[in-house]
Amino acid sequence: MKALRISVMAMAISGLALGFVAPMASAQTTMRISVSTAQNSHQGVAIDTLAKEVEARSNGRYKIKTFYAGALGAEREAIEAVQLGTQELTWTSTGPIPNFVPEVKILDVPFLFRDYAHARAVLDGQIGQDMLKKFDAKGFKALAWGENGFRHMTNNKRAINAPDDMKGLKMRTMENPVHIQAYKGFGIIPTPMAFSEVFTALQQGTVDGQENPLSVITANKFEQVQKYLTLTGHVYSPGIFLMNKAVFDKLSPADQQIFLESAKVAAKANRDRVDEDEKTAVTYLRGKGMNVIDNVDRSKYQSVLAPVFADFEKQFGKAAIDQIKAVK
Ligand code: EAX
Repeated sequence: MKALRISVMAMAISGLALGFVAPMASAQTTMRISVSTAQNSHQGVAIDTLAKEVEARSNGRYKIKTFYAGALGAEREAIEAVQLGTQELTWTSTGPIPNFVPEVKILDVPFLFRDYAHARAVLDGQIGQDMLKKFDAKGFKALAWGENGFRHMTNNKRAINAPDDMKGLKMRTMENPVHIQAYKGFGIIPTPMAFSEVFTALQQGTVDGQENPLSVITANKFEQVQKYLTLTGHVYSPGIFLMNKAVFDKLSPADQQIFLESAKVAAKANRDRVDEDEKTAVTYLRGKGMNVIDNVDRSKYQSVLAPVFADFEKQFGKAAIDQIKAVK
């Protein structure tokens, strides 16, 4: 009997030595990700690309189910769900982020970024990459920056030809303290609201207008409920791929790399779609009957905000603001 036991042991050891390991069933882990716009949008492209890349790079070991148009909740709810771990991933604008990671709200300062190239250089450079690390302490792994776009004003009351035309307009804003403070500086009556309620609020006249990038305006058919659009470009709205930190930390280093590299590819696809929308949206919206004002002297809008900028320099530090503006 003893001899039999020894020979079984010897076989097992030799089997392991030869690299024979019981074949693991390639278990598939399913995760969920959400955005607040329709699938055919810059946000839809972001999560569809992430899902495709992760599944391909992991040989199907990870499957990410994608949800659009706020199906899993508005951006703030989705961020909360990712923080709690009831949802593994989300792509969101930075609108609600100050409620979770206040260090990031400097990015929401109006007229901080010159253009798309400048914004992308800041986010992909040291400043932006350091900011991604701030999410770790709040239960998130920020995989990469995406892009929502430069935000513009739409409303149903009147054409906004100059800053004074915004005075008294009741405008939906994101739940973002920097935006709310700035828009009050324009004389706007800000009405913070989850994005999922905006179309109906505009349709019913609960608010006069809203502000969003062209990609969002077209993806959500705001031309059906808004008459006037002015290309103020008053704020650059970053996007971001967020993952629950505990879920990320449980991944092997190789699988963590898969998620990080996939997010980078998805961010590029997201930005490419914004570039496309920026080229076509104005013609499309005019074709749908919107009155679009595109010859905007942004310096006039900036000078109206001078008192607010002074306060932002106190809040964030003039050096931090200048450091972002100085990025080439
Ligand atoms: O899909 O809430 C907002 O206005 C944000 O821009 C959101 O990403 C729109």
